[in-house]
Amino acid sequence: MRDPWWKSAVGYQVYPRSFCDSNGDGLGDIPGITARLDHLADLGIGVIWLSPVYRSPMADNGYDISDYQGIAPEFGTLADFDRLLAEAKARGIGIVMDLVVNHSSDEHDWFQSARQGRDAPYRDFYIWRDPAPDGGPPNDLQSFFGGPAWDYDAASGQYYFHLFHAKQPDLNWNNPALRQAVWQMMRWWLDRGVAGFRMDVIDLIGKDPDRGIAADGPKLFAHLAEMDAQVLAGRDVLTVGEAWSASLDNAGRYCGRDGALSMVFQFSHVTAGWDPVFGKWKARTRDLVGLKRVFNAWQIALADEGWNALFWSNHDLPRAVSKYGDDGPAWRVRSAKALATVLHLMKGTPWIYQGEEIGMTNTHVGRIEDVDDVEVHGQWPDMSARGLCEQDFLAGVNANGRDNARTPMQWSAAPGAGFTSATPWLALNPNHATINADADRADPDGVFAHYQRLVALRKTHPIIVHGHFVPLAEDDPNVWAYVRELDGQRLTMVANLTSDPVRFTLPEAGIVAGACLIHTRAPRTRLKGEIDLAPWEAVAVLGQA
Ligand code: TEU
Ligand code: CA
Repeated sequence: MRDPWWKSAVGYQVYPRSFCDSNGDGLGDIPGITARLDHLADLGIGVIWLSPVYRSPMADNGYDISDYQGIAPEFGTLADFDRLLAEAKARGIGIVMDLVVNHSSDEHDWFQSARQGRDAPYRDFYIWRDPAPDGGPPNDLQSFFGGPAWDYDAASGQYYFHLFHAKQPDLNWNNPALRQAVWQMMRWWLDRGVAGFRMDVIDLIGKDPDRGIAADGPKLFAHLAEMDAQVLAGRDVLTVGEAWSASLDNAGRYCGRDGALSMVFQFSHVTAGWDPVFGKWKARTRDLVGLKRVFNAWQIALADEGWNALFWSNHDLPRAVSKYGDDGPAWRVRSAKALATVLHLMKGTPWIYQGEEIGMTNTHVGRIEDVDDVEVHGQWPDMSARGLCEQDFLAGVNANGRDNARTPMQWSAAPGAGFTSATPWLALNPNHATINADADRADPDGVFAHYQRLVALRKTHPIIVHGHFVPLAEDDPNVWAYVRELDGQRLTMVANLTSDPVRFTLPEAGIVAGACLIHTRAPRTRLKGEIDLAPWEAVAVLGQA
């Protein structure tokens, strides 16, 4: 059987609002993406995950959809979308749509109808419950964006359920008519030529709010099986579920032999670094051993069944080089390259978040008022009530907040960073004067050139796609190392993930001599015994096993 195309492809996430503004209104848009496709073609990626471009009041920057088959006017038209699709296809790039069907916008026609009263035709597309005996919310389920997950609708005297913002009412997946509407909409996009879907918070669709269950609800895998039968079966598409609750125990049910999906974005490596009480809102230092343990465990668990989606960052997470590397001037470039090397030579499909390929960094805010993200404003009252002081909360926001990834793409040193000719919707990172695509791409040792090499290597070396993964020296606090093996060949990857030189003793299982595939400092053709690694030196050697 032929391998699915997405096993050797590399994905790239575009956050449309912040990618490229073609018409000078300060907001990125679809023609802007089309105009920049050659940047992505040069990188060599095979598929774009397009964050939502649908019509939306933008309470959560498009993750609150008011028309699943219409394009937000600020992003362009359906004709602009079709042109993007065609231009991408001409460059061998597929487009994966963001499927946001745990909830819609409260401004969707369905909800507008539903809130007309208890007998409204679309009432049952959403989740309505009578108040508790005291008149309060039906139970104490909380929204991920802070506060109760229930909002009172005075007109009908009932509460509606929303796991995110009050403007994002949850859809009622127990209603077969809702499911049919979703399947029909998915087919409509697939027939239009899209390459698949990234499925927003898909682990929440099986929820049972009456029993206090949000993630991993009793109906989750039944709904996915129905989606497979009704929409996906027989189509050569890439599907990736966003599942914060996915675990080593249930990942196979998403993407194993009988799973509906190609792969899952799971977040164990992200949450492993969070504070037990304050989550991501209390900054913590990187725990390299903990991080390696998580990746190694996932590599091993999905070795034969299932498929990993590999990523450092996305539009909800901090910038990779700031979170896991060293974003100071001395090591930013080399540490960004080392992180890329570690991730891209693992087994799975790597996903690059826009700007990562040029080593973009976190931004900084001095006051909560200066943050755009709804999550921060919703969580601050909750965190403050739990006892986190403003200064510590701000440190958490600066370390892990979502605006970090959402500052506009830095194309050039120009005043609008080549992103816009107007005032951008979210302040540019001031470092765009030095960190930008023009400057980085002009450097043969830049971050972009390194990503280009990694993407190209995956296409030419089956060992990177299929090789058996063996972790090395998991307990070493400084070095990340592993081996890939296939058909008598061995690929050993060794990376010093610190800003200091380290001496590393390579376990025997990693010994290799042959060709240097890639490096961040100087080529090596053999790895054996004691190895002196420079700061952020990463190297991969391919030889006989
Ligand atoms: O994110 C899922 C989600 O739960 C996030 O809110 C995440 O938990 C948080 O950022 C980390 O603290 C998806 C989308 O990626 C996100 O942009 C949306 O806001 C959210 O769903 C609702 O659609
Ligand atoms: Ca625009």
